Amino acid sequence: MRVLVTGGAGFIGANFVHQTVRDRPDARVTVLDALTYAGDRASLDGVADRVELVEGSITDGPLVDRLVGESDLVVHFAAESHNDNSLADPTPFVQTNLVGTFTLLEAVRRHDVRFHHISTDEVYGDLPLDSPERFTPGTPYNPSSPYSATKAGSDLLVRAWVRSFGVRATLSNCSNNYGPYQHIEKFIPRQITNLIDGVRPRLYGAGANVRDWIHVEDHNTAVWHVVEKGQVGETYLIGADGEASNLDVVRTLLEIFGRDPDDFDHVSDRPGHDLRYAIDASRLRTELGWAPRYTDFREGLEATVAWYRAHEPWWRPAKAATEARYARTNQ
Ligand code: NAD
Ligand code: TDX
Repeated sequence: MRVLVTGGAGFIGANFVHQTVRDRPDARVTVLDALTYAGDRASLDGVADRVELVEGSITDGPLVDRLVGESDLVVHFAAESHNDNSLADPTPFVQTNLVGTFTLLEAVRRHDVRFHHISTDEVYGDLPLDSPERFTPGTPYNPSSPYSATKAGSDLLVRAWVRSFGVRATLSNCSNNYGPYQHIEKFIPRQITNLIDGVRPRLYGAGANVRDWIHVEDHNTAVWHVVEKGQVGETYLIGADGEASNLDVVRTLLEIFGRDPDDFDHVSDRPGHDLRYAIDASRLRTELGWAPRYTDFREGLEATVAWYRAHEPWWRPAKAATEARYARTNQ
C-alpha cells in the first residue's frame, strides 16, 4: 500500500511514520512536508531508507495532485499547530489548515483516493473545570483560537466533500499528545528542556487549566484503527482518559527531576485560554476495539524526559529562539 503522510516531519506525523515503517512492512511511505520551523528531516533519521521525503507545501496544487495520484491512502497531519503562534500571526494558519486541506480534498476527489483527516478536540471549545462532562462526536463546534477555528473549518470542509462529492474520508479528533519529537514550544517539552537547563518551569496563569494527555504512540495506533475499520464520513474521538491540570504536570516533572515541588514561575496567561478538554473515546474502544498502551502518565513522562535527555542535538538548536519568542509576551 502506498501511503502519503502530510506533515510527516512534524511531531505526530514523524511518530506515525516510525510506527508504520516498524509495524507494516508492506507500506510504502511518502512524506510531504514544507519543513517549516516545526518540521525536521532529523525526525525521520533511522527510517530514511524506507521513506521518500518530498519537501513542499500542501497548498501547492500541482505537486499535491501528482503525489495524491501516486497514493492509495492519504493521512493528513500537516498543519500550523501552536495556539500561541496563531495569536501572534494567524496568516499561515488560514493558508495551511484551510487552503492546504482544501487543496488535498480536491486532489483526493479527482483521484478517488482514501483520505484520513487528523484533527483536534479543540474544535469543540472548552468545558468547565469542575464538571463530569466530556466531548463526544455530537458536541457542537465552538473553537476559541485562530488555530482551533482553522482546524474546525478544515473538519467541515472534509465533511462537506464526503457528502457533496462522495470523497472516501474519515476524521479523528484527538486530545493533547506528548512523547518524542515534540517541538519544544509545546508545554511538556518546553518544561523538560527548561529543567535540563536548570531553568524554572513556566505556568500560564494559575495552572488550573486541564488537558487530557495521550501518548503519541497511542494516538497513532488509534489512527490506524480508524483507517482500517472506521466508516467513511464518520468522526472518531481519540483520548486515553489522561486528564491532568497544568500544575499537576509541572509538579510531576519537578519530582522526576528531583526538584522542589514549588520550584516554578507563574507567567502571563494565554488570551482566551481554554479551561478544560476531556474526551469520551468509548466509540473508538467499543466499535473499533482500540485500547491505549501507555496508561501510566508518570511512566510516560519519565520515558519522555529520558528521550529529551538523550536527544539534545535534536532540540538544542531551537531552544534560544523559542524562549526569545515567549519573552516578547512575558510567557
Ligand atoms: P507539528 O507542528 O509538530 O508538525 C506539523 C508539520 O506540518 C511540520 O512538520 C510542518 O513542517 C508541516 N507543515 C506545516 N505547514 C505545512 C504546509 N503548508 N505544507 C506541508 N507541511 C506543512 O504538529 P503536530 O503536533 O505533529 O500536529 C499534527 C496534526 O495533529 C495537526 O493537524 C494538529 O492539528 C493535530 N493534533 C495535534 C495534537 C497535539 O497535541 N500536538 C492533538 C490533536 C491533534
Ligand atoms: O509554557 C507553557 N506554560 C503553560 O502553562 C506552555 C507552552 C503552555 N502552557 C499551558 C497552556 C495549555 O493549557 O499548557 C497547556 C498545554 O499547552 P500547549 O502545549 O500549547 O497545548 P494546547 O494549547 O493545549 O494545544 C495542544 O493540544 C491540542 C496542541 O498544541 C494542539 O496542536 C492540539 O490541537
